[in-house]
Amino acid sequence: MRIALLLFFTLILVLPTQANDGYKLWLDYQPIENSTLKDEVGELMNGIYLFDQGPTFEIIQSELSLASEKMLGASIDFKKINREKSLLWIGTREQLLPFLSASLESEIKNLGEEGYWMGMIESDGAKHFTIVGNQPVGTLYGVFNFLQNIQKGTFDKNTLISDYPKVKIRMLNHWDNLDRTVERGYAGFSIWDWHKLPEYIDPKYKDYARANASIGINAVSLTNVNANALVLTTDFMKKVKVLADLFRPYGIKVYLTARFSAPMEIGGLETADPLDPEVQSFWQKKTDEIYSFIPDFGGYLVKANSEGQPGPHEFGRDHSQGANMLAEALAPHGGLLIWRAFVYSHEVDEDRHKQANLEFIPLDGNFRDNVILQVKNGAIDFQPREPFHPLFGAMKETQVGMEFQITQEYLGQATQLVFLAPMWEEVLKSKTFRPTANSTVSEIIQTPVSPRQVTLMAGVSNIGNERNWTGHLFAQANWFAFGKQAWNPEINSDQISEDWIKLTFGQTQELVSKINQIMLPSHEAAVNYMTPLGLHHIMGRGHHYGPGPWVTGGRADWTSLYYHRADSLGIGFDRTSSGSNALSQYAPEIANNWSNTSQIPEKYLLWFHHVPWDFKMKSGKTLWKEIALHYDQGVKSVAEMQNIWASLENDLDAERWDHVNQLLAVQRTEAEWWRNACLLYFQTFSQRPFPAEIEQPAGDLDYFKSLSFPFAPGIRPSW
Ligand code: BDP
Repeated sequence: MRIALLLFFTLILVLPTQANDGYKLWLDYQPIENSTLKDEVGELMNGIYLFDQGPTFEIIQSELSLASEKMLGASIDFKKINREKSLLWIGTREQLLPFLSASLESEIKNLGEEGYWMGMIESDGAKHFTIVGNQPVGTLYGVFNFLQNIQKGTFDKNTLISDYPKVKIRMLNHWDNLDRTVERGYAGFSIWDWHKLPEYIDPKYKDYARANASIGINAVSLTNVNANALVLTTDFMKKVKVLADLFRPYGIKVYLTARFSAPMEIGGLETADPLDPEVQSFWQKKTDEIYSFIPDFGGYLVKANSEGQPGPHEFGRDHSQGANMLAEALAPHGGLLIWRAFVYSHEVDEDRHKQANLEFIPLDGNFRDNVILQVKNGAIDFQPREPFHPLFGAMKETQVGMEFQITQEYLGQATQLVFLAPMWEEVLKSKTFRPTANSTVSEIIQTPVSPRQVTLMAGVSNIGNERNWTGHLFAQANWFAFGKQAWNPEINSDQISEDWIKLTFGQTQELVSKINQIMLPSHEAAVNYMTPLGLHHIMGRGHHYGPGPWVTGGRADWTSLYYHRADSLGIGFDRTSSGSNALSQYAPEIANNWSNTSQIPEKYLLWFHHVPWDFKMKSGKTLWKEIALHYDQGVKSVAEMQNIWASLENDLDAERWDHVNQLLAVQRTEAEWWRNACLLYFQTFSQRPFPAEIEQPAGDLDYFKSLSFPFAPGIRPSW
């Protein structure tokens, strides 16, 4: 009987088909297969000496124990270990001071608060592999890096590693409502169970913090930018405090979204005018109260005067007056005020693309130095592909931070596999030519405007209470990628995907290369079957699920026609000097180049130009033909993704393979739907036949138009 049981458990451990629901993310330490590595790591992990006992070191200890049990099948007895005999030392710079040479000490110090170093240190003739951070959290980051390198099979104890984050605040923005619905959330309900807090602490909160720390995320804004003032009441502060206390040892600070009209909604005032002394005192008291619960509270994130949200304009004040009033309340506590630049109004008679620059550039220099302006990657709204936002490089005295969207509102939501790192990389590596000729977006967001200011990269979270966190298993890769790109905006996407695949699925070269062939082209594929050649904002109304190029009526800047402007002559939004002239908001080097239809990169063509259907593209084909080929290519790419995935059936556990396999089939259907609906619709303007070489779009345009999705996920009832 015993032998049978043993056999049974052994089988469970080794079978590739072992059930895996994705909960463990990239932290599912697998047994080390390479025996040399296993011996080397086994020797090191057999003798770990921790120089500290604090809360962050408790986390380090349990992470090492878990990893050792799973990777080596051995438990670590930390109590028994003698420092001199130990082969692996882990501590902070201060604790390790007696063992560091002066030059090494200063090298480590220069890595900054969250930086870490690892390598061999000699003491009394004995060598110790040492992981050292300037602060406990830096040490934690070092330990995660150490464990990830082991899992990836790249660990070498003789290689020195030192690293530090290039962006100071690496933040998730949850768009989670207090009733647990999530705006643009596709992974179930919010993970914050406000109703049961503060008493009930879901074990998931710790797993969430651990996952974030493992990729360097150090800040979270818990609530929707379309904010509810109630989160600022004392009852909610008690709940938020529980989360802040839990997250602290993981190096994560909590932020809240502040509704601008809160003084009226929960303060009993008749105004929220930022220059009103009573309003100022409301915010000061409110803020002091938050800090009495959470002494290291990060600050507020604010969406104001955009899409119906209240803001300073109602009181005849500008954005800097609104932001500064809140920043002033936070300043005595060292808090930050993050003000969003996603500001536009249909009452302003101006191309939506231009509105943020028009609004904020005149205010440059007016903001307090604890204000950061959070700018979306592009000027419209997280489209499948956008040219970078012209505010990057345009603000000289204001700290500008990046806002990416990890949740795939416009990129297939949770039914499509779209790896977003290449898209973010494209934006980050874009040349702005401002403030200097060599500037890139990445450099701008890494550079503090003054020594007192801090840098920021935020990502709108794709996390919910679904078992695998993100709905689509591959959406985990976007969470992972965001952390890695916020840590180092210069990193290449293929390095991220390779790491994620190795940590999530396995290390064999064939597996990594096949999954990479699915992930890396997946963004271009989505652009092709949704919005090729610079088309944008042609999704279904409100929910943004599926194609809706015909959407018209109501607020103009929420219709598709506003953006694609198709007519019998051609298609595209003229943003040159003969149109809205949004191009003039970029540096002249870009504006001049992109004004010309033969010089602009074709991927942005219809974003900036209204182009005749017979316009000759670089390929020699007409624009109409080229659009059709792109849509068709998008579908073909998904078919290829399916084929590659199908070939992996025997290499992966059945549960995750099947989940992705089914979703890829959905993606194929959706890609075909996009192609057919858009091409049939645009043909009503182009009046040209479909190219013979593409699969002819099938279906009936009226049918596509009639589809309605009243219960599509991620929308608030009011949209
Ligand atoms: C848009 C979303 C909307 C958000 C808004 C924002 O459709 O739900 O509230 O962005 O960023 O993408 O504030």
